[in-house]
Amino acid sequence: MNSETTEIVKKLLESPKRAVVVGHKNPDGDAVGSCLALSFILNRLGHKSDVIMPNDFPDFLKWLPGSEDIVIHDKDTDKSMTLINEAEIVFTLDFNALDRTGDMQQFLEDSTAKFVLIDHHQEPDSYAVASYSDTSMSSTSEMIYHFLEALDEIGILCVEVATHLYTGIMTDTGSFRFPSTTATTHRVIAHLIEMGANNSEIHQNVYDTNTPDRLRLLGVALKNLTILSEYNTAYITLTQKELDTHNFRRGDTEGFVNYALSVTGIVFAVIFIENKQDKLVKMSFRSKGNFSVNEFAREYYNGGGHINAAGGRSNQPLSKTVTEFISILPNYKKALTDAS
Ligand SMILES: [Mn+2]
Repeated sequence: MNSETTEIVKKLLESPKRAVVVGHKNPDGDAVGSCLALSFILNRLGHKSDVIMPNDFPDFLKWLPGSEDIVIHDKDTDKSMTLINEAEIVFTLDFNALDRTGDMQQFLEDSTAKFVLIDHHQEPDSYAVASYSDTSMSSTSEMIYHFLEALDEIGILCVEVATHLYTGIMTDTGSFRFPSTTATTHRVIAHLIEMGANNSEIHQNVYDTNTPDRLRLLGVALKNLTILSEYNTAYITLTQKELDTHNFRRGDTEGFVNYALSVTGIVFAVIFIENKQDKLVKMSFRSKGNFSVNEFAREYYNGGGHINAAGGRSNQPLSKTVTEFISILPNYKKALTDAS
């Protein structure tokens, strides 16, 4: 965090403030981990802080200390509105534009609070009085650690916050294997373990939570895996019917796309998930090396993310979406074969 941003934040936090810490819609481990950590820290520093998420977060995060106090905007809109209205500072974590908060967007735009953005996604909007944006960072949770260092408050780390941050970093780095994982990330992790984060227990709590239905759905996804070796590309499809048959719950398909990326020689992987209710197809993109799925998703699928991980959507039916996707690939043949 640069000194200018540090000074603005220090000044904002000089006297006790009412704050809310907000994550993005469909919150993941990094969003929940970083928001809980920052909120715990603010409360420990004498402020009054609450975490608000636009919608519910996955069950595999519900053991996190303080997660039971998170306000879910679409379930408890009155409480969320009151907190936003009373807030003097709004911290927005792990996203780069207010439309990532879904139905909360309007309330946030109407708020008179000072906004602070902490995020590692590309091209952040400029709604904040202080923006700590760094796309080289593994996770927003790692940024919260560096945020504490910048504020000279690293001594405030406790076992709860260490647990939040460890969980956020672990989930956003694919358990420390994505290229964004640096030596510094590992130094941060080492310190978090020293502060009491139980790495083995956290891993179990997050990853050993499969239901038989989810594993069988994974079986279907793997059966549907298609390899386009000419383009070093692999994709998976899941229809609404396949989801329904396996009692799909949000989060069940998390990580499925990585199996497609794990095929030898594959540098570009996609999962297409049909959503009949919203009349769209949701896509997750993953890549290896310098093939930017962020650019690809922005260009064609009204989405974005990071260079090696992004999301997008299509309003076409599933089969048409896949056909169109395949028709785009020849434009990228060189990039896809150079990237391997
Ligand atoms: Mn993140």
